[in-house]
Amino acid sequence: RNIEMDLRSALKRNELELYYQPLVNIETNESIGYEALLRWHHPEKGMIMPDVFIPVAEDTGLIVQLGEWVVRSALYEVAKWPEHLSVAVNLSPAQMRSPNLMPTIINALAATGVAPHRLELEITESVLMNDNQSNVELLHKIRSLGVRIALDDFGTGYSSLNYLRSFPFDKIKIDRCFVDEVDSREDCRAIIRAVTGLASSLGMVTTAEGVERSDQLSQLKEEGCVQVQGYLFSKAVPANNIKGRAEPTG
Ligand code: G
Ligand code: G
Ligand code: MN
Ligand code: NA
Repeated sequence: RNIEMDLRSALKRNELELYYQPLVNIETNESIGYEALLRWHHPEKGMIMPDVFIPVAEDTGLIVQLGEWVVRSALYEVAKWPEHLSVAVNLSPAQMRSPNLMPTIINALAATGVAPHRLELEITESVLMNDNQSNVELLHKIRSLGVRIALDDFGTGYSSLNYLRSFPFDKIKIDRCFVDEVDSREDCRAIIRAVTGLASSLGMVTTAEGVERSDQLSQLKEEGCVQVQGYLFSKAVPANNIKGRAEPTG
């Protein structure tokens, strides 16, 4: 059996699980929400990470079904959290092409009663690269529901500034390649400073990804970054580790 066949049955067999990594307010050090990150508990191979199976899911079209499961599961999960916490979900380009995306979001919001602003969708520039116009329209439709949209891995694609003009994101997630050396290299610091300034002029929040050291944190604070995420706070953990989580009563 190969990974594609195994992935087809993984959904049915309940082998997928969402882990959650906190997004932290840089001023208060408090979690404001969590990013949902897929894990696959393979019956023979143990835990498989998304870098391994997401590309397979994208190539085979399984990503659509898988992505719908992620949206629904994340919303059922956030319904158990305190109201002030939100959940971020990663979207693949292939999901954006599926006519089921809007209905999935609308139905899952209705079924869970979660306020739309508590859902944030993370997309990468590649989503805007192909088929630009229809994806921009789709993003506007999703946003008109009250759902927030974040631009993920910012700075790693092509002509990023053009994407900021073509769609009003709520948030820019600064890729960890700039964060890695923010405490040792002036050029990384200058880039972070420029991006946070740009984002705030455009009314967007910035999240720095991959923060591992407190020296990075103090530099990011100095450069006006709004939120942080990374191993300094926590890696992604199973849902039952989330503070204040409760099974709904009644
Ligand atoms: O969880 P990390 O630890 O290994 O994730 C690796 C990559 O997989 C990241 O780029 C992340 O965006 C992506 N990823 C994780 N979960 C999902 C998901 O539910 N859907 C999509 N499309 N990508 C995901
Ligand atoms: O592409 P996206 O940003 O969605 O992927 C998030 C990825 O970053 C996941 O693989 C997650 O496990 C990883 N990650 C999160 N925090 C850190 C960190 O502090 N350091 C490193 N190296 N990776 C991180
Ligand atoms: Mn992400
Ligand atoms: Na990212």
